[in-house]
Amino acid sequence: MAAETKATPTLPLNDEWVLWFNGPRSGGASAHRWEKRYKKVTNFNTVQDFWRIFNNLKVPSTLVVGSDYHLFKDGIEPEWEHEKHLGGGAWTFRTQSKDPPTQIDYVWFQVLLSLIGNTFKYGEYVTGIVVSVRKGGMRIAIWLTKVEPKSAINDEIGDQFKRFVSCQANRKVAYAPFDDTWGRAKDGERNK
Ligand code: MGP
Repeated sequence: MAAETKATPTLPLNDEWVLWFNGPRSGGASAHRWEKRYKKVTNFNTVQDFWRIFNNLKVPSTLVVGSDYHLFKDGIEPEWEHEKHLGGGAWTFRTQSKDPPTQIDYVWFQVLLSLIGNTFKYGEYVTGIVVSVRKGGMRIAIWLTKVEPKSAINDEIGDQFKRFVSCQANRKVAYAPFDDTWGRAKDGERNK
C-alpha cells in the first residue's frame, strides 16, 4: 500500500505583511533628503510563506550601505505621509560602527517574529518595522499609527522593544513623532 502523505495544514498569520526594499541612493542624489525609492518585494500571510521568504533573504548586516528593508502590514506604505501614520511616530534603536553587525540581525529577526506571530503587546498600533544600513551604523525603527507619545500604550511598546535590544546591546531606544522636525529635539520625544 502506498505510504500516506499528510499535507501540512496552512498556518495563517493574523495579518498579511508586505516586504519592501531599497538599495542605496543613485549617485549624486543628496543624502538626508526624502526620496520614495522603495520597491515591493513580496507579501505573505502564512507561517510557511514567511519561512520560505526569510530563509532565502540576506540578513540586514550583509546589505550594501544605504539599503533598507521595510516590513509593513498590507495596505500601509512605509512613508510618514500614509494616512495610517498621521499622528504616529517610531521607536528607533541605533547601533554604533564599533558594534558587532550581527546585533542588528538578531534584533530585527526577534522583533519581527514577535510582530508577525502576534505576541507583541499593542501590536495593533504597529504598522511596520524598518531596518536601515548606514555608514555610521545601522538602525531599526518600529513604526506606529496614531498614538499619544506620553501614554501607557506607547510606553509599553518602547519597553518591549528595549527588552529585545537589551539582549544584544546596552543601547537606548528613542521615540519621535513623524514630522519634518524628525531627529531634532522636540515635544513627544522619548528615550528608554
Ligand atoms: P532616509 O532616506 O531614511 O535617509 O531619510 P538617511 O540617510 O537615514 O537620512 P538621515 O537624515 O536620517 O540620516 C532621509 C530624510 O528624509 C531623513 O532625514 C528624514 O528627515 C526624511 N524622511 C524619512 N522618512 C522615512 C520620511 C518619510 O516617510 N516622509 C518624509 N517626508 N520624509 C522622510
